[in-house]
Amino acid sequence: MPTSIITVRRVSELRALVAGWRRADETIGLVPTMGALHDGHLALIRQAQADCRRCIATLFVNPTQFGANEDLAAYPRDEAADRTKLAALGVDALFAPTVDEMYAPDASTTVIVAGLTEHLCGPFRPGHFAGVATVVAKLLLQSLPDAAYFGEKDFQQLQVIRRLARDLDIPVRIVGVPTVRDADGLALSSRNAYLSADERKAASTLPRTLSSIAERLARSPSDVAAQIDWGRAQLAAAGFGKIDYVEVCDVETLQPVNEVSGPARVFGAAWLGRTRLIDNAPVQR
Ligand code: PAJ
Repeated sequence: MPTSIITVRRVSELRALVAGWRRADETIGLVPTMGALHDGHLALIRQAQADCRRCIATLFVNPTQFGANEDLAAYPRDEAADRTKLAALGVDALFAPTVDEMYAPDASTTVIVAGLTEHLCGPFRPGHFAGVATVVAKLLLQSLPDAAYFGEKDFQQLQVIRRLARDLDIPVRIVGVPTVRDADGLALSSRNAYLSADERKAASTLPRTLSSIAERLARSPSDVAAQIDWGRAQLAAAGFGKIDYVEVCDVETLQPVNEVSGPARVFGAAWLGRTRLIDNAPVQR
């Protein structure tokens, strides 16, 4: 089992590494992360390795996607543990740049994906998707992989990234990977580490509620408003505090629907104490 991994901190080194693999005609998969790796991240890596000869993971806690009152300073960081996990999987390289390497002090270009960011997390996290879109555009252009892998857990993020790659003609295949969950259904997330024991118990109400709504809408597609009310009540009863949203949206436009007539997902974001959880479930029709 490999115990070490090539780590590059500079864009120039990353480009040199990729150029060598390209000369050998090898395909490259990219897995962007903010670290504190769990089995959800590892599923993306396994998919990249199944599809591509080479796999690069990136580790960058991107300051521009955190709001002023969000958890940038407290975000879990353990690069040594992450490197051990990546080495054990046989990942070919870790790109872990500094903030200075990623952003010039007078950086003034931002990627904004309109429309898809109008609902769901967009209004609750102003500037978040611009930060994500900008850093992901940079990571894709720095490495120019064949494919890049993102989790369906952050479905709005996945769609934003698909759209920016298409709109900016970045020649990469964006691959969505199904959500990896704990035994009780809670989606794995680096932020689950913030939950107290009681909060952790209550947390599984979020996925349970969203998938119940999805099942009911598969049977009664016009029942959206009533199901949203029911879902909000379930979350409140389980001890969730502020409920940012429970919404049913078209998967392509991410606009809310009153009735399910095409591919749709149920989305939820709510707070347990100081921790914000998000999840989503497809309506199977
Ligand atoms: P991060 O939260 O570290 O997540 C990295 C990738 O792992 C994302 O594509 C996310 O959707 C995926 N992921 C997280 N939990 C998952 C789970 N339980 N199952 C499957 N996939 C999961 O998302 C980000 O970082 C950042 O916004 C980033 C894209 C790296 C840009 O900074």
